[in-house]
Amino acid sequence: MHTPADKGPHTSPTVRIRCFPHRNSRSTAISLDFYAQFNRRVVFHMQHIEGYYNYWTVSNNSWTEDADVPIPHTTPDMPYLVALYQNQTAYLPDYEEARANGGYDKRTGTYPARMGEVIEIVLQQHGAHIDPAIKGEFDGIPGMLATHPWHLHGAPFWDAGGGDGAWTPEKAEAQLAGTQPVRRDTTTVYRYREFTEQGAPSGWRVWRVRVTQPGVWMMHCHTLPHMVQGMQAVWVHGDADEVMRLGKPELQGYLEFGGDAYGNKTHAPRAIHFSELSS
Ligand SMILES: [Cu+2]
Repeated sequence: MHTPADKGPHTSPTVRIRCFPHRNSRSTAISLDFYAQFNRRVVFHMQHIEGYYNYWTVSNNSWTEDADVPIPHTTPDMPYLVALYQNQTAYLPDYEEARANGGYDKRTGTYPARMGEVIEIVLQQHGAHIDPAIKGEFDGIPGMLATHPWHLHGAPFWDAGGGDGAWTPEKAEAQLAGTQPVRRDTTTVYRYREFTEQGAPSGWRVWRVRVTQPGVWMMHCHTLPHMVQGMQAVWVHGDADEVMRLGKPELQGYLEFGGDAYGNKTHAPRAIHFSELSS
């Protein structure tokens, strides 16, 4: 396993690595100038919480399918983008309010962003919180840590490295200086050790992303058990016109979710062919 700390020996001084932008991106080849510029920073704190329920929080919120769980959570009644289309702007997050609240829109449980923004995303792990009442009953040990391959939808990011302990902007900048960042869609927050103090910051990663694709995009740990235990966040890139720019014919099958998408014992899923749709 390569940790960020061992990148040096793998880089030959005679090899110049150039990073090219995605074809659809308006950005030019990356430069440290670009890298030094970002419009704002959003910090995500992740923690494993184990009690009667076993789940992960991302900045004190957990995405779950069960609306009744007695934990801080977001449980949309329908897929967020569908709700947005069906209720038009009622489900849009408030960008300004979110900016004043660390990037988070409380009403929708999402992180809004505007087209063209460059956002620095910081992922910080903390030692697990284990309810003393269940200690020993299950496997939970206070302060335990895990490794998380975090994945972003909607826009690849430039990975700005990661490290042990608590993230600070100074540590991250010092580590970044003189490097050639790589564009990725997933990088890992390492755990560095099995345990730390309960709640102690331990392991971080930094990304920078330019917002170019309007839509509702998940960011989540790609260890799927962690993801279904709530280790997810949702970004909304763009305003109402940008997010809802596609017309009905292209979206019909998606908007009619839950009907015949799956079928069951008595009937097969009903496919709606694009050619059958009237525009
Ligand atoms: Cu994970």
